[in-house]
Amino acid sequence: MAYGKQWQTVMEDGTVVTRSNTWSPPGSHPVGYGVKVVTKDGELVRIEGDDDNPITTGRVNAMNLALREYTYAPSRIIHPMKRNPEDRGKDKWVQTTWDEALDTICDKVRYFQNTYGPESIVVFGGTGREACIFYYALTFSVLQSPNCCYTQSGWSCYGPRCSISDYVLGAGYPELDYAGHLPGSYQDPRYTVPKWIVVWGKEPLPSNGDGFFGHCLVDLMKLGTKIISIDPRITWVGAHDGNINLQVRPQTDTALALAIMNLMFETGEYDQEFAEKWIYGLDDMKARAAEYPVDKVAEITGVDAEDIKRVAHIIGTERPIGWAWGLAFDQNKNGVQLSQAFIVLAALAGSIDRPGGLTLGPPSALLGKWRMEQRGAMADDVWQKRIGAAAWPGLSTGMATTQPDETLNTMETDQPYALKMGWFNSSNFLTPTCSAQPKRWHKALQKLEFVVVQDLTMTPTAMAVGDYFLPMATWAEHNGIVLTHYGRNTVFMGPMNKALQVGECKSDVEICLMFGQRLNPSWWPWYKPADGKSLDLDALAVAVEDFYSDQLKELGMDWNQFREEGLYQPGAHGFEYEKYEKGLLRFDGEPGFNTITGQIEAYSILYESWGEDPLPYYEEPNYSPISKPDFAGQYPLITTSGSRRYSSFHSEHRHVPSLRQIDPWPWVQINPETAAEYGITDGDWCEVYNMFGEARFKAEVTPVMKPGILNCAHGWWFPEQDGEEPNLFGVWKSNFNSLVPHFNVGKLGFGAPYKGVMCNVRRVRSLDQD
Ligand SMILES: Nc1nc2c(c(=O)[nH]1)N[C@H]1C(S)=C(S)[C@@H](COP(=O)(O)OP(=O)(O)OC[C@H]3O[C@@H](n4cnc5c(=O)[nH]c(N)nc54)[C@H](O)[C@@H]3O)O[C@H]1N2
Ligand SMILES: Nc1nc2c(c(=O)[nH]1)N[C@H]1C(S)=C(S)[C@@H](COP(=O)(O)OP(=O)(O)OC[C@H]3O[C@@H](n4cnc5c(=O)[nH]c(N)nc54)[C@H](O)[C@@H]3O)O[C@H]1N2
Ligand SMILES: [Mo]
Repeated sequence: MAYGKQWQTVMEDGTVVTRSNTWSPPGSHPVGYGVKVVTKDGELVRIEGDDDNPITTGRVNAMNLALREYTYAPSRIIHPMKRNPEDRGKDKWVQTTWDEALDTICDKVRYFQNTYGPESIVVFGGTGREACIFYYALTFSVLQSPNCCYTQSGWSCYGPRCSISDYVLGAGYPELDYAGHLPGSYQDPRYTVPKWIVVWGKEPLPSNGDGFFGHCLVDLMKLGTKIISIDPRITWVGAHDGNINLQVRPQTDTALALAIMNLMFETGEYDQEFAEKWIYGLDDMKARAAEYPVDKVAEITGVDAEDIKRVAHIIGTERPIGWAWGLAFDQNKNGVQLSQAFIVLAALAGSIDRPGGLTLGPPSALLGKWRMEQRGAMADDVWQKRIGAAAWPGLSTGMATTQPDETLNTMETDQPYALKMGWFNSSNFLTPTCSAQPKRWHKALQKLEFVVVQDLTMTPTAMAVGDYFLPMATWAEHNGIVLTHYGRNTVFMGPMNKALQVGECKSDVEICLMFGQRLNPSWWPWYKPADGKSLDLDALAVAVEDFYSDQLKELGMDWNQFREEGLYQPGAHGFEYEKYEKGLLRFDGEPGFNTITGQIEAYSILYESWGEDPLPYYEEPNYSPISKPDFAGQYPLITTSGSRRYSSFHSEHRHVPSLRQIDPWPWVQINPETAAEYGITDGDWCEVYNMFGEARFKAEVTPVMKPGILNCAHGWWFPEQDGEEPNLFGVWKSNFNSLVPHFNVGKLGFGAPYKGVMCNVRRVRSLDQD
């Protein structure tokens, strides 16, 4: 069977095979594994990797392989539910109908809009899932509120990297060139295999972060690529022969970047032609980098000076150099400077939009562009009321959301106005996912008068504050489009084809289509229920296809043509490298980058206009034994957190038996020497604590950690435990984010220290006993 063309086949044994591309739910970023969904009599039998997909070639992650368990999990909610507000925290949910839920919720929305203004409604959204496209639309053009909130302190995921790319590079997210956009893959004549890839603060094999197919690192290593891993831990890729590990002290990466840059300037080992032509502020940058001599930086970062020199020499002289930059850039108060320095380093290495280096995309396309256009549904005076927008222009220019920390302050103080209604879409932030200081959020959320939750299973967040629960469909249960980087850099795009229906679950786009048709029909024209019907499933199915056909118009195809095509790769449709030379990046069609100066801004005009230093600099983290010497005795260790595992996506999958078996308990990784010093042996329960809070984990004693540095799991709760208040499925027991301060962010409003706070650790008897 050729790839695409036939997207659904009935087999001789009566099973139906539907080709598809994965997104979420279950949780994952838009990595788009090509898969075959095998169903029989409308029931999911299994997921298989699709060998014909040229990028993923049959590979698929554990969470999708467990989709059958996830789909039919006893705790999955498959009908709309409601609960009296006075019963929040109690398991007193009752089933309701979509008709009733639509009627009541729309009445409530109109009430809050008319009584307090649409800005009194706030939508809370989580990460990277398909829902990310639709919760912006839900907020702006369905509910018509300016307040869309991603609650992670300092917006510390992806948003900073994207905004900095817009501000200093003038292009969408620069992604490692792994030939995903080229139909010929690694063999495509346009492609060059990178000599080295710098994998920096990212662990793409388990994470596949932001739509990057992490397994390509294995492919490339087989083709001869070597890896420079910049990570406090030795990761799987770092551990391979010939690869280099810079085991940096958490949160000191910006000093390291500046030292590498300084060495390159000193030796002249960099792409001078590119730098002279395309870097704005090159001389200022050289002067700033000179403030970071290698010996001083070796001391700050804990990385050997000779290793830093070796890496600077490789980056300066080997070609091509590929780059993968990850979450550690965002979860850092100094991360804005790190991202800026990273972009300059990649430019000095001649990697920008060149084969085997980094690819660039236009600022936004397709669904990504559409979701931003939804802002137009609000009058200007409403948009101006977006929480934190005026105080944090450095954040609110790049991001269409509220400033997260400011949102908690608003909920606590009712200033500048009170928030009355909440809508959780793909967010379970009381678990140690998005929020820092989750108990403060928990308390503040209780003030909301009406709360809707859109999710798949009963979560601690839904149990604590939900009044209505709308049940969601998995990717195998609805039609859709997966596109990497939400259109900011579309390496490829694939159709998700509906293969089955479970209960009355609906997808995020269907929720928008249904509520949009009622609340703002001029913006939501697609769904046309037959006269007298409020829920018309046939009309809804047509609406989804029409919506996607409209989206695909700019590519010259409709939904049916796209699903037959099976995969869209820009390389088959006129993709070009070095777009800055060809006038393909700027809105005015001139050569150059889409920044104010038309160049890559090592000296950022925008940073300067927002009161930030225009050049990158290093700043010691606020909560380290060095910056807080008075607390160094009490909290002598540093903990990072959140490195991903194959078997869960944040707080998701803790209830899926086969995945829980792989990773049964929250863990803290400790170096053997440090463990011995604290009387801890492998498998012991420990409490990690600091001046902000405490959380419990099982010790994993391992030499991948350096002495004095810990690494804790995030996203833990215990679905098997009592879900009612105050236990809430044990959500406070292993909640790493209790240790993370509120509002410890950079000057632009970005970056918080989820990946580096000072702490101490002690052995305890169990999760519950001292
Ligand atoms: N299976 C699975 N996949 C996921 C997720 C999940 O929960 N589970 N979450 C998704 C989400 S939302 C995201 S944002 C991505 C994130 O995925 P990635 O960008 O890969 O980030 P992490 O896995 O959090 O951390 C990457 C590495 O950073 C290292 N690190 C920690 N502190 C520092 C530091 O200060 N400096 C440096 N240089 N490195 C540091 C860690 O040791 C880790 O190896 O993953 C996505 N994919
Ligand atoms: N300490 C520490 N904390 C961290 C991190 C860290 O590294 N360290 N990482 C942070 C990062 S990068 C992020 S992005 C956040 C993630 O934070 P969140 O995105 O809030 O992650 P979850 O808690 O998994 O919540 C997502 C919820 O959405 C539901 N869901 C899944 N798919 C869909 C869908 O398609 N539609 C809808 N409507 N619902 C869906 C899931 O069942 C789940 O309940 O966590 C952050 N928290
Ligand atoms: Mo994230």
